[in-house]
Amino acid sequence: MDMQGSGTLAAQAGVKEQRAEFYRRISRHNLTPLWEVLGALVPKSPKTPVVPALWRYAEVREQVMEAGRLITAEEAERRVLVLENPALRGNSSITQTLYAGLQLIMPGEVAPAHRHTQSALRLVLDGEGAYTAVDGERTTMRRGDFIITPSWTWHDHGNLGDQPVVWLDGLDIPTLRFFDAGFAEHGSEASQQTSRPEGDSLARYGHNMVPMDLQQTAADPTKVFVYPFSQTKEALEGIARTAPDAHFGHKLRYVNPATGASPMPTIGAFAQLLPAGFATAPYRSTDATVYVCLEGEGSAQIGDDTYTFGPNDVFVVPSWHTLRLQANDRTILFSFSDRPMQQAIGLWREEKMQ
Ligand code: GTQ
Repeated sequence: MDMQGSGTLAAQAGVKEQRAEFYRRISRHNLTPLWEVLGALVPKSPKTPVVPALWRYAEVREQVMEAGRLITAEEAERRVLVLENPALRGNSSITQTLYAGLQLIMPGEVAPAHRHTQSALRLVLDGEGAYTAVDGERTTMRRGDFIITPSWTWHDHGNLGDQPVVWLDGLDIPTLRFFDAGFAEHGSEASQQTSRPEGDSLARYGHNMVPMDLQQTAADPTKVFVYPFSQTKEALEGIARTAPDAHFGHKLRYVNPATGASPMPTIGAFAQLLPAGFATAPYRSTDATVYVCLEGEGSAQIGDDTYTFGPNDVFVVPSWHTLRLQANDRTILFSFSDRPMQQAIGLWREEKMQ
C-alpha cells in the first residue's frame, strides 16, 4: 500500500486509524464502506454458512414419539420437529432457502386444514394409515410416496389407522421469509370436505395424458399431488437394467407431466437408485440438497466429512460441496433442492469431476 507516498509503518497505522474513525462516523448514518466487504459479497465461488449434517432416524424417532406424548396434533396445528442446519440454529432452515421437519400424526388425530403461500412436499417414512387431503382429494400415505401441497392449496392430514405415522416435510419457508411474502389462512373445518374420489388427480394428470383444456406454464404447480413410490421404484428399476451414470447412478427428476418443469416452481425433487457396491464420481452443484435414504445403506462424503446412512436417515449437502456417494446395498435415495428457482433466474451450475 502506498498512500500519498508514505510507506512507513507509522504512516500506515495512521491511515488505518483515519479510516476506522471514518467508518465509525458514517456508521451513524447507516453507511458502510463496500471495500471492506466486497470479497465476501462477491466471492470467487459460492461461500455458504450452511454445513453438512445428518439426522439418524433411529435416534430422532425417539424424540418425535416423545413429542407425540407432550402435545396433540390439533394443539400444535402441525406436530413437527424441525431439522435445523447446525450452522443456522434458530432459523428453522436446513439450507438458506429450504425448511425440513419430521411430522408425526397419531392414530385418530387430525392436523387441521389450512393453506399458505409456502409450498410443501411430504416424503412418507414410517407407519401406515394416514392421509393427506389437497384441494378436495385425499391420498393414502404409503412409505416412499412423494406428496405435494402447492402454494395456496388447502391441505389437512389425518390418521385413520392404528400406527403413528411420520413423514418428512420439505417447504420453501426461508425463501418466502426472505421475500416477506408469507400469507396463511385457516379452514372453517378441521378436515376439508372431499369433492373427488381418491386417485382422481393421478388418473387425470398422471398417466402421460392431460385433460383436453389444461393449459399450464412452467411456473404452474402440477395437479398430480401424489407420486406413488411404487411407480418411482418401477421407473428406477426399469432404468437400472442399463449402465449407471458415473455421477448419479440411476437418477430421475420428478416433473409436472404437463410441462416437464418441476412439480412446484420453488422446489425440485429427485429419486435415484445406486446399485450395490456402486460409488458415484465426485459432483457439486449450487443447489444445497436434502437427501433421504429410502432403501439400502451406504455413506456420503460431503466435502471433508463422511456420514454413514441407512433407511430414513436425512442428510444435507451445502452448495458447491463435493459429494461422493457409496452404496453398500442397492440403495434408493430421495432428494430435494431449490434448483428450479436457481434455474429460473439463470444461476444454477454443476461440476462433474473424475
Ligand atoms: O403440513 O402444512 O412442517 O404448514 C411446516 C408448516 C408442515 C403443513 C410443516 C406447515 C406444514
